Amino acid sequence: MLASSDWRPVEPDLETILGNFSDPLRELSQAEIPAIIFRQIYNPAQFPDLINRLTNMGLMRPYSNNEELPSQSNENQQDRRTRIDIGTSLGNLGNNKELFFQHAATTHFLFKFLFEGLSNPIDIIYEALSDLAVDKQVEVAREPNGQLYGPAIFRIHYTSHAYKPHIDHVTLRENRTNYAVHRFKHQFAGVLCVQNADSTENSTQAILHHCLWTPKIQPHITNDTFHDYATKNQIERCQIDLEPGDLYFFNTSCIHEVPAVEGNVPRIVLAVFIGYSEDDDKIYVWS
Ligand SMILES: O=C(O)CCC(=O)C(=O)O
Ligand SMILES: [Fe+2]
Repeated sequence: MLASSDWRPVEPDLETILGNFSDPLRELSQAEIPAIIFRQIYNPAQFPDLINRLTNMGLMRPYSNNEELPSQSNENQQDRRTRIDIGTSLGNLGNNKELFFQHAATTHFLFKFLFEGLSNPIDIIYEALSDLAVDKQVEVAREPNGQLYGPAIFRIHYTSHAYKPHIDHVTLRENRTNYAVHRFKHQFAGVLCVQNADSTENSTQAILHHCLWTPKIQPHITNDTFHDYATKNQIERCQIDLEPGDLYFFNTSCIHEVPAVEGNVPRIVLAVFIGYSEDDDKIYVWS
């Protein structure tokens, strides 16, 4: 294993990444590196149009970056969600398999026309992943009967939204053995930054801990004591500072967190989950 002070992401482009690691996803699966970062892989000048489109279609709540005005006139009907998903989340909808796949079909329909006139950010994520995948085929996850999972998900995080230290794993965390994606030993996430929470000061950014989940770690997650545990055990941490248009991949079995969003400008990402096994020639992607 590398000395912990060497636990740094590999970046900024494919050439450098492959120049450093012949099989970067394998390195990620072993948590030898915290993340793989592609800088400015998507032209961020397109995001304001995309965000306007999402807002005008009623898919996300409008916001203002200079006033406190509520966005809806009727107080009682105010939408107070601190996270809005545009897409189909297995974590949130997976308890009802039939509804989950119906919802995913609608997401595929939406994403067919949503990006018209812009470059398709989902394609960009899949292409980057394919470039990293040595001898493996990258596909939208599907059940043996052909039902497709959602291909990617926008997550709009409004003020106060935080992800406490956690992992994401369909088997280790969610125990969803009734879904085909559970066959993959390792799970990664890919996250494209669409908008930072605050463009003027230090904005909310994800933090990865050099600590793969084990049953021994779980009580620290459940009891909210992971930070104490990390300090006592001198666990290295790595903040992934992103600008709109940057994409990072990380191993979601490493404990990770995103501190609370502050201010009126929501943090917006386009995210995927990824299933990877060394001995499987497919890489499945879902949301
Ligand atoms: O938004 C992020 O950067 C990471 C969110 C997260 O915890 C995840 O995708 O598993
Ligand atoms: Fe996560």
